[in-house]
Amino acid sequence: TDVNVDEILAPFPDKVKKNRKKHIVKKDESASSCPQIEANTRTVPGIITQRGCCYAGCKGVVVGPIKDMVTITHGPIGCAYYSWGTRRNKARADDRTPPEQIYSAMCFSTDMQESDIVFGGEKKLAKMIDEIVEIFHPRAINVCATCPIGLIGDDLGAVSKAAEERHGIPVIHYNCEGYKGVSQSAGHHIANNQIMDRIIGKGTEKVDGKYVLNFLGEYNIGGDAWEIERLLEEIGYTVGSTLTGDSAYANIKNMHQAHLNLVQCHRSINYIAEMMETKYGIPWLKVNFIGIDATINTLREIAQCFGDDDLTARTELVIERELAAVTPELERYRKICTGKTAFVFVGGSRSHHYQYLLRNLGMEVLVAGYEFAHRDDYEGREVIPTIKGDADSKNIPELHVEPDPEMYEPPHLHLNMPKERYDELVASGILNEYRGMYPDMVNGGIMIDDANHFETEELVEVFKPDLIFTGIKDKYVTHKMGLPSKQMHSYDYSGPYTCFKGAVTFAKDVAHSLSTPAWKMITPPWEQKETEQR
Ligand code: CFM
Ligand code: HCA
Repeated sequence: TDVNVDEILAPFPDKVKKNRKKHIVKKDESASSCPQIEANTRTVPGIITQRGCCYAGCKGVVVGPIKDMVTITHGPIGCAYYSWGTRRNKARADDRTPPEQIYSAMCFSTDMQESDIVFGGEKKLAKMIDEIVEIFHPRAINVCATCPIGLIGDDLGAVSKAAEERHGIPVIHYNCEGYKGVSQSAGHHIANNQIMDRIIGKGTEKVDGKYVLNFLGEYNIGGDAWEIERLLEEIGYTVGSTLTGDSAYANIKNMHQAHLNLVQCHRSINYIAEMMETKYGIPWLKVNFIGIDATINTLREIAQCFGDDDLTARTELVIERELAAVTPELERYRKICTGKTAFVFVGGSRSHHYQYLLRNLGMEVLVAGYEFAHRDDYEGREVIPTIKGDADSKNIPELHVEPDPEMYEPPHLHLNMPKERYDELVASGILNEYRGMYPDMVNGGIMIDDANHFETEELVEVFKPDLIFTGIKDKYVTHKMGLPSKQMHSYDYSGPYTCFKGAVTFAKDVAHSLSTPAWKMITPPWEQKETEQR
């Protein structure tokens, strides 16, 4: 299908048309490089975006899942309620964290009332922190701001500092008012800064293990992280901490001892990966455990970073065993999926990662989009120096880090290899690099930033995909068009979808969606003959 973007945008007023056109790029294999896409800029007012807010990115996505910290939402109850456990990031007790120290499934809020808005909420917050310490004795506390907190000027920093002095535990505050920045992305950045500044590097317990990895940008949705950790541990790695799926303050503070950082979701966590490289000299590797080939490639690249023959042999053994276990069942579902087409609209990384898995099933992604990714997630990190900041991005503080006088070690020493080999891994784009989604798009496919309902409907009309992967805001819009939709944020309560076994679970869910007869029985209202309409 050759899509005409101008035709799709035709009903918009000229100014909007001009704006939206910059957010849509067609993959052209014959072009020498990726065309520039506009991203991480304000949504046109009045357009029904799928984006969320800065608080959602900070509390809901990054800091909320830290299981042994109590995370307080300082604000009206709705903000806390709608970010309460809805993302399905699972957590369980382990050697360091007993069940009674896990708070991530609970909801804590100051429940600001009108009088608090008028007279200020600082006292209420301080009292709440005291109560939490008395009742739960957590190791550390997070305090997250919502829109009204910034508007009335409550000083979260001062309240948190005073509480720290009273109780002798870290009370970390996040000025992540919902309106900061243009999307959840601002909240990721604010959370990254505080985790880097206040948690990482503060621990002194030794992390044992010949090969210690951190797993950055994995939130354990549906148990995704557990499946990855299972494989990594079988191969012989120690996972120091994930950020932040099933993670604990008790582990995050020792993350500076790792040999290598793996980065799954580049969008939400690249700041910490980069800052840890500068401060401690820990290199990072972009990974993807979504899809069979992607998982195999990732496991081999990790082994390559250490260059240990035993590790390489065990990697191949695990790959062979897992492949043998899943191939027959996967083949069954592949038969149903093969030749089908899909759209993927998710937050800031899955629209790229899932293309690998869908390709393994013989499916093609015709349109892929992000809610709040930045240009580098589409075009690759090489464009970062050319990205111009605007008023919204300047609203988010940059944390400046420098090599730690005591803890910095050159990156090749972390990996125990000669400097020349390390430089080679960097030059060949394996370490400290992400090339973005564009290279993996199908020729003629569309890459779209901050897609709205109208554009989604138009693109569905043109491409007629068999399946759409999206979030709750677009799910029902497309259902009404008779198009099956899968929730790519919560997996519609399925999962894990990672690695080999996860690929089978995913294939099964997709095969079910594609073969359910219900969708063919629906005639959308606009296609019904007038006489049929009531
Ligand atoms: Fe990263 Fe995420 Fe995602 Fe994200 Fe999100 Fe999410 Fe997502 Mo929903 S951190 S960017 S802010 S992979 S919550 S676990 S599913 S939009 S594509
Ligand atoms: C968020 C969380 C979300 C929302 C999902 C959706 C998630 O962005 O605040 O819109 O369906 O994964 O739960 O992305």
